[in-house]
Amino acid sequence: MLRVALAGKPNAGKSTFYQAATMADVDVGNYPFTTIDANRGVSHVRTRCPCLDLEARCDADTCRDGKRYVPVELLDVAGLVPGAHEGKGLGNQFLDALSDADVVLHVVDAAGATDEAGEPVEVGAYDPVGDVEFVERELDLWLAAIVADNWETIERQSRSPAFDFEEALTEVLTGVGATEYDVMAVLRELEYSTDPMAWDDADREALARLVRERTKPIVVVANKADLAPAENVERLRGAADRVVPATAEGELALRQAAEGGLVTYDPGDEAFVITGEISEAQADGLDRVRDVMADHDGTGVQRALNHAVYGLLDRITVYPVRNDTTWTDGQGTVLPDAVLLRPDATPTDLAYAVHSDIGDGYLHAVDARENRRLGEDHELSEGDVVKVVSTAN
Ligand SMILES: Nc1nc2c(ncn2[C@@H]2O[C@H](COP(=O)(O)OP(=O)(O)O)[C@@H](O)[C@H]2O)c(=O)[nH]1
Ligand SMILES: [Mg+2]
Repeated sequence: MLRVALAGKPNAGKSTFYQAATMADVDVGNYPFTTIDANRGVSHVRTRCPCLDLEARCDADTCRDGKRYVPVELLDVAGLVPGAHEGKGLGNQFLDALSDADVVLHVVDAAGATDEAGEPVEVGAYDPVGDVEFVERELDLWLAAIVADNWETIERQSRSPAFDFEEALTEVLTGVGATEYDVMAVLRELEYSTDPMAWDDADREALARLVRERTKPIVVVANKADLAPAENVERLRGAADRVVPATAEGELALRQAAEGGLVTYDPGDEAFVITGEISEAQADGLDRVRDVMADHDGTGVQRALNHAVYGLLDRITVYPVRNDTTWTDGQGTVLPDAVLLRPDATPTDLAYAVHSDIGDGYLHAVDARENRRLGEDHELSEGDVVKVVSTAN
């Protein structure tokens, strides 16, 4: 499963975001380091279900009336403070938890109600723009330290006649989620020596930065949008490429209200409808959420997840089926599965994503929309419904 990590200072709203996005119980508190251990849960990205092209909506429990929810792993990690790469706060734990993340949601308190160290202050008392840079920097320095720690080993290996610099570097960087392909792509952007002795700290830091940009891309979640002065959101937009205003607390309130039958709301909807008996206090609370949603076309929580997965990581959703006429699995369930794939994925990649045995036994694939066989090099697209024929099924 694709891994999305929530990063940021204590009190920015990571656990609230996590709880809303997974509807799981985790500690939410107005003090630093509530989340001691990495919390992993399942959240979803939302997309258009292909059942909208059928006569009836599908019965998958991840589909609500054509709104399809595709699972991703969500990770809530301990708060990050400046100096984390040197172990400040719970820095090292936090950073190591990011090793296997595919993309990072940097939750920022856009209201400026949390100081540099993660302590609550008055709204607007702290400038959140500084957070954008410090988190990038902590990630860069953390990666640079990993590279530096392993450099002696690489130098030692370089004395062997069989030494391959790129291979040695890949071995070090797979630990933080870089593939051989990533390493080659990063090295293409650098002028470098294949003699590790010729590298200095600055070279390693430049490498670490490129590796971080490639393997830990960041979406800034401008959280507490309900309190944030509009100019803070604008200035955050000036400081980071990808900024999504959000209210994690609003999303949590809506999901809880929906579960309690008080409102009709599906995650990612731009609005909600009150359907139950609510108290005056509840009505006030929901009114506030409604205002934020009107400004930002929703609470921003689903948008942030979608932006990370479909925007930054450029993933596509493909639906494997057993029967290419009815779009069902062996039990007759319509569109039972949705798989997130890289944008250049082929039918064989889909087969392997379903199961390695299906991949190993791959024979051919059929586009169930067009009823035609797909070539082995065919690049799949968002919303494709595909039957994979394999010796294993
Ligand atoms: N006003 C407002 N408060 C929020 C929002 N999201 C979280 N909070 C509050 O911010 C505080 C810290 O939240 P928490 O999720 O524990 O932060 P974490 O330390 O980053 O995990 C809590 O009091 C939350 O209720 C939001 O969207 N708006
Ligand atoms: Mg927390």
